[in-house]
Amino acid sequence: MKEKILEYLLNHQGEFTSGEVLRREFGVSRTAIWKHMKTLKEEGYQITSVPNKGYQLTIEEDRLLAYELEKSLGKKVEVHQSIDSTNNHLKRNARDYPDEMIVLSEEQKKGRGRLGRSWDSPKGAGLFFSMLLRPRITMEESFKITGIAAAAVAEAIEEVTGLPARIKWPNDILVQGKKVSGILTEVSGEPDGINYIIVGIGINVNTPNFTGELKDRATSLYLEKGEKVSRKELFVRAANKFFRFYHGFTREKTLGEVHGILENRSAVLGKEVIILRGEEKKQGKAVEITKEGFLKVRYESGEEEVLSSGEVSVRGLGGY
Ligand code: BTX
Repeated sequence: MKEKILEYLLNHQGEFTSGEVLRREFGVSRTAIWKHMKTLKEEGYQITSVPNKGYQLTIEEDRLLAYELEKSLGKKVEVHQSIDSTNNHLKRNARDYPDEMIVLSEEQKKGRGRLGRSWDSPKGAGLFFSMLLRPRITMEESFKITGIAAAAVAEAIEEVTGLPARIKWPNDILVQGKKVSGILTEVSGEPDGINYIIVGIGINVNTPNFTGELKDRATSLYLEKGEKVSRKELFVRAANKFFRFYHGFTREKTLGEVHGILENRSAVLGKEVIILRGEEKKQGKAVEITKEGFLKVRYESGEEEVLSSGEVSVRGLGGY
């Protein structure tokens, strides 16, 4: 019912619709209408109610609307105004939510990065979303999902903004050497089979500035391009691409075209990098992205290692 009322208001933007008209249209009580309006307002829809006139919906430019995104993607989408973390939310509700459900939030109070780090998620300017997946793959294979997401986000950024997006293995997207997006993949399951995967993606879209430690290391698409970027367009493109690559992967069990994207867009290939593993710090050269999407490094000793673990951080000598 709520969706039907929303659709009605969307089709009557710019005019007031009285509670009585809605009551007759949908055959529910005025109180029920009022309750649905209250819920829609809580979900972030800007609805003006004026006594004796009724309700009017105003859509702000670039507002993320579940209704619209669901239509574009053909998937269940939930949009929150504020949340601790979209990954946490999906984790809490994983049992009840459908496969491939997507949760977005306008802001995150406890946005998370990898290895206990945090992700700055200020209100309204970015894209913060998580996708719930239940593929029939092993834990080992699940590491590839981060690469699939990175490829999708990097391509979507470049297609929508024209900015060159590079992938810093395994989970960051850089523009002009600064971090514009990060991916946090979390897996629940056993080594030979998984319950679910949650892929969380944060993109600094229209973030006006960064302070503190992020000042020199982070950027937004707005700052790089010099004009606002449509979050809606970017989200739909990135999600559509992700699911195309992901379905290809679950079908074929190989990365397919994603491998080429990871290679061509790599920010680390051929460069000296520092490998951080807990307290351990090693320097080497990134020499290959393997067909599995893992990073092969060569140390000064000539010894080579293929890195696949989520417990490793790679830092470029250039400071990114
Ligand atoms: P990461 O561990 O690679 O990066 C975290 C590090 O990046 C931080 O320690 C900080 O230095 C820097 N950083 C923090 N916030 C930002 C930012 N907004 N832009 C650039 N650099 C930043 C990357 O982890 C994975 C991030 C995933 C975020 C998504 S948002 C939706 C979902 N929900 C959630 O809680 N996390 C994911």
